[in-house]
Amino acid sequence: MIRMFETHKIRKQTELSDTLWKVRILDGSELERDVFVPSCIEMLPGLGNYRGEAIFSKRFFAEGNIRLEFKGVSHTATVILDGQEIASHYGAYTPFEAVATDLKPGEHLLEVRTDNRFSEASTVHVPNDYMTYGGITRPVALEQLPGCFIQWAHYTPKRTGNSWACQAEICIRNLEKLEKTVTVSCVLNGVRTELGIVTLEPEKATVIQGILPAENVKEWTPESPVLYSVEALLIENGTPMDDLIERIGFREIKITGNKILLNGAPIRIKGFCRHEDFGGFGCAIPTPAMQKDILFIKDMGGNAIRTSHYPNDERFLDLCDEQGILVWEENHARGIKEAQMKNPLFEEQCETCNLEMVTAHYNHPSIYIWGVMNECASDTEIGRECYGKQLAQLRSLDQSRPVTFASCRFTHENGTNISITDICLDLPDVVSYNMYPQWYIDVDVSAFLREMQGRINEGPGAGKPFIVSEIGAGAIYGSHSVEHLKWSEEYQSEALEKQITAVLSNPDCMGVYIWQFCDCRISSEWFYNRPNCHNNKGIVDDYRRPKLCYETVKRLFHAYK
Ligand code: ADA
Repeated sequence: MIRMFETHKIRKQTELSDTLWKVRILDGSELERDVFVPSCIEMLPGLGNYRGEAIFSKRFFAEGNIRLEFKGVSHTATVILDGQEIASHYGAYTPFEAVATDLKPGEHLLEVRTDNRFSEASTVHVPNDYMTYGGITRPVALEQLPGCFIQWAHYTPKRTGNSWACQAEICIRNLEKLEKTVTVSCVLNGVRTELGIVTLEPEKATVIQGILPAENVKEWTPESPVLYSVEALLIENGTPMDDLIERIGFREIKITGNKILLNGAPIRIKGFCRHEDFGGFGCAIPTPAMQKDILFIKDMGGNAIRTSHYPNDERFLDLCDEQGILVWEENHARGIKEAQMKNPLFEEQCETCNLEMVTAHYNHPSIYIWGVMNECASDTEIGRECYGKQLAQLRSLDQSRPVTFASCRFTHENGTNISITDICLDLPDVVSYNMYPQWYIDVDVSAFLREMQGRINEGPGAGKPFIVSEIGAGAIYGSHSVEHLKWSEEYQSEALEKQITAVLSNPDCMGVYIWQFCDCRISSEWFYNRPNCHNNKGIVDDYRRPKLCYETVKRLFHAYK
């Protein structure tokens, strides 16, 4: 399954994943194995800690122009078709395409070389408190293309009083060496709108805009997540040549004072930070398991997910759209230090990730905010330059959503005498802080939170919406302690009781993302002394076995509005 809905009726699309491929692990063994794609190399017997290259291969029949879309390859991909390299991509968490033209009819050989090694060429896939797996970890689509096709389509719902319209932006790419004239139309809610005639320059992309009427549409809200399909049509000489179907929701996000409003109503975040990691599957989570996570989140009374710390699989975002889960989606960077941010590749790799994230995920109504660079060096001038550029980049790509970043920049003396050392709080629309009173700092949560807010309100973050973007405690699944010592499930449950109560009873706190929904593997090169080489702050473990704190979170999330 590529998405939770059909994205084409006219364009011929087949899935190359959801089946077996051959894989050769380039570890000198030259062993070839049959492997299911998507999957992580680490799931292969004896390769649980593999860090290296591999070649995945698949034969398929096609002719003419084709487009291969890879939803995620970890972490660097080289795409080779019939022995010729046709694309490469860095970054496991955003989709990319490989287009080939004028293929001869018949069988073709696709090879994808994957590489999950750490090196100077990789500035955000680095040893870290989560796992960089290897492999083709998300779906792969094969598409037959005409001479020009719809590359992407973005739709922005616009509310005026009680009526809605939809601003459309459609990007058409001309694969041919000659100029072409085509017409573009959109069908929304049974109404067809002609966007107009477009002249396409040879081998270039052209964007056409227009306004689509949206009479009597129902709004998208977490409680009633109504979705609408919009079909963009590309017509040449009167014949529909290509199409792209997207799903949208009529909801508008605005900030008023220190509140975020969704269709005019303030939202209160009761959420979880969620790594894409599921025991036995790694980051290549099967769709039913994604839905299991959403059922747990809703069962606990949660209404939000933070995609910590990278853009998520589109199937998961589709499920959030359908079930009204609010999403903070962020680019890929966690805890990158100032020295690492100086690598000239860092900004390029972050900004490419931002562009790919917003281009691919623009239409998801569940995404209400974009984030960048979790806990990077926002207390330094270099950091400020990066945050400034990336938040400006996000705003230029999308004027319909606020932007933020999760900071951890403050100093304290045993949890008091707090001073804010972040020098970027004037940049985001929403101020978000990660904090661990009762875990890393043994201090009363309410007093700590009030002092944090007090110090933030003395600076440029004053008056902005404020979210606790991480708070939590660790527990080893199955570990119990009569004395309720740290790492026991009892301690974790008590810590979360204090943390969630303090945050959700604080009227100036717009919400909370618990760190974290599920336990996740960490790279052994990073913090090897974390028990079982995992980050164990999950409410459930990596096999989704609930810990004692599950019922505590459930009671509190349901109790607080
Ligand atoms: C940080 C970081 C998370 C995780 C957490 C922890 O806030 O953003 O990725 O590492 O700490 O568990 O300590």
